Amino acid sequence: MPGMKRMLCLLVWAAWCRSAWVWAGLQEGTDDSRWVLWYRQPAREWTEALPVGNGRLGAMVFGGAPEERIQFNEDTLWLGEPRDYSRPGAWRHLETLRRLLFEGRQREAEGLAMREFMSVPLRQMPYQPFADLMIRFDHRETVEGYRRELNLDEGAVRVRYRAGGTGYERTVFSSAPHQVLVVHLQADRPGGLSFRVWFRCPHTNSQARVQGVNRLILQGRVRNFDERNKIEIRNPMRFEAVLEARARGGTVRGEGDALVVENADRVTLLLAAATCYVNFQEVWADPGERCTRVLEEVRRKGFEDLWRAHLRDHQERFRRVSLDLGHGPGDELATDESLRRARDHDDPGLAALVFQYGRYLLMASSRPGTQPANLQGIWNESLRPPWDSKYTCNINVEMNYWPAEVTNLPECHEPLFDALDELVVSGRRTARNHYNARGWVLHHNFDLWRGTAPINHSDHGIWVTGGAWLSLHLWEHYLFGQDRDFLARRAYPVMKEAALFFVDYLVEDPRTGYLISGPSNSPEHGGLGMGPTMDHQIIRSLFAAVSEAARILGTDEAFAAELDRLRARIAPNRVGRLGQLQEWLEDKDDPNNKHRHVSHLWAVYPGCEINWRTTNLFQAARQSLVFRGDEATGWSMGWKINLWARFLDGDHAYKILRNLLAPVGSRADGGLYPNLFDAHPPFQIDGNFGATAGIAEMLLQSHMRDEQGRFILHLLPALPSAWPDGRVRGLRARGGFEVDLAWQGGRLTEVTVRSRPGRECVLLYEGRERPIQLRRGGSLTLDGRLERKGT
Ligand code: FUC
Repeated sequence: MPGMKRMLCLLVWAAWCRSAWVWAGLQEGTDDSRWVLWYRQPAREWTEALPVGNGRLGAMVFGGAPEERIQFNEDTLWLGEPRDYSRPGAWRHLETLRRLLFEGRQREAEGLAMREFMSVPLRQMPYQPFADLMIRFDHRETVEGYRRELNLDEGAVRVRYRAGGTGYERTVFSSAPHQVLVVHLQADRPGGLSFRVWFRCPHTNSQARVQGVNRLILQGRVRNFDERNKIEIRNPMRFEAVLEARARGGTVRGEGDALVVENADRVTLLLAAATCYVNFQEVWADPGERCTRVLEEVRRKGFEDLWRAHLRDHQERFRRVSLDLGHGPGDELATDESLRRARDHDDPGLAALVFQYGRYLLMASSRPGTQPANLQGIWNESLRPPWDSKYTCNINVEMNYWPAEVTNLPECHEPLFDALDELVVSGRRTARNHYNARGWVLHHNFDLWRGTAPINHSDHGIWVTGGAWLSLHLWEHYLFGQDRDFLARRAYPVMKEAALFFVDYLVEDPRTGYLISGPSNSPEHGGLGMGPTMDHQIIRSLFAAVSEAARILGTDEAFAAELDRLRARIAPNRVGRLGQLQEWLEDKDDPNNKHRHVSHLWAVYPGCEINWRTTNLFQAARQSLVFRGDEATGWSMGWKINLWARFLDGDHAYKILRNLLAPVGSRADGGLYPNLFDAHPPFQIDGNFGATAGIAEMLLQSHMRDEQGRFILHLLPALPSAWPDGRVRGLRARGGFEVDLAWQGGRLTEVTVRSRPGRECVLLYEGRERPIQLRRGGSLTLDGRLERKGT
């Protein structure tokens, strides 16, 4: 009897534990504690430091002892001020440019465009660092047992070590619910914590001072001169940061421009930071008041309250997807050690970590209400960062958002949509002034001030399909989420006006009679020209999406019909003399050219006009990718992983991924830094996002539809032999589906599909198709032969 009772208790206990795990958002078999980057030493270089962020406020934690450096950013701190970059009257030269290009006089056309057709000023503005938070501890002894980690599942950096017999622990996170950076410090001996904290700011026009007993204030303005454009900035951005120290035990006092803490048990440092930026046309906010308001809101909240709120918010998003690709030999090694080892060995654990890291970085650099993730997300320590750390849209900013939908972070896409609303306003002016056209246009870059005119040089700056491509992100968001209201209110108006621009802009090619794009270029390749293939693919896709959207919404019938007519007249994809897909109208591709851009393969990924049904073009596109080769810079590898996945070649996709999963410069031009930031080089975040999206694309694809318009969910379409066993939970598919997959010995063993809106789809695995119908909120589990397992 007592045995029975014990057994019963055990059963009840086991059931309770199970429900507690489920309640905590965990599912059986997942192990979220694996998502940790860790090191045995502090960071020396910026690319060894570990990033935290809430979408707006980001920091790089070096984890030093006795001196800590926390370099931080706020996503609206840029050089410059509101301005219209478009050039009135530029459109008067459009016809001449086209004529020169049709006559093959490219250099003359580029020269004329440099004089008459470019942005005013020629360059856009750089993203700026904010400051460093410096902490100097009074440990005189050497540090032992040091460990520094970034826990992706908790969204926090932690540093632990012992010095002089005392154990120290530091936790740093950027809270989205409370909009503060939190640095929590503790010692395992009462009164064991003494340190000095101060701001170090790279902006010359800035001052720090102590306020009251426990606050430090940093105020400043960015420089009033842009040395590259040689222009004065009349109203340079104002910024302010406020640091508050809350100590338990011990004392806090001001000394010069620092706070000094002595003999405390534990201390919480709260950092608020803001600028005067309101939107791309207004900069009148009071940054000091913004900081005070944030600190006022957390006045009654202790560290535990802030931590719990942060964790809840973070894990609700992060845990939507889990991935197990099997454990690698590197699992017991520190992250920098496993990265070095990965140069010569497969490490599925590292691949899964990099996948989750991309999701983490997106959550940390792009949240509703913030700026979109720029070339470095939100992390930048330099006043003159590479490519100004702005938004390049002939591949880079789009790639940043490739993981958003499929890896179940659709709300992280929103900042891009907010930026689009502003780009429409600015892009209308550029459409009018440069092309005398209706609608809106964006060239190959934008910045905080939403410049849309062509920048830098006419040989690559005049590229007209940035806005069209970004508008398709709205359409993808709709396809994945099936939110009709979003389509009607947010997506369609932007997409429609983007399409309207091309109705006015497309021109008839005198040689072929087709409608073509130009002046434009195949991104950064071959100079200014008429009719780059990529433009035509993007414009066709945009026209198709707008016309489908109009039909779904029951609106603009005549406009949709016009787009259909025009779409049929746009120059088609062509197969060239080498069996390649032509990058231009002319058959001039060089098979030895290894250029990093693979623009004409846009229609394979992220587009889908060329796919496994369009056999000849599919084969030609594949041949073009073979010519471009497997080695490349960061984002280029990110793109190629996705392309090989769409070519249904998992081993080739994996080969590229392995080139990326290696220390910088060891195997290809790109690679990863010790903190797993992807290298272009230097660091550029798009490669991280491209890798995450690529891994998802290897496991699940949903860009195809059957004759009835049902989405085809292609399961494990490009599973590499290096990942024979694994499972993934929570990927999203177009049509409003969520998918879990498990496989063993390289074969699918189980698939679960859930549908929020309640829809039909077709499952496809190894040539076998299985239509399924789900009720609203329903789910279905099938085995590897796509036979039903239960509901
Ligand atoms: C594009 C690329 C470059 C770089 C820059 C930010 O211009 O061609 O390689 O990534 O963006």
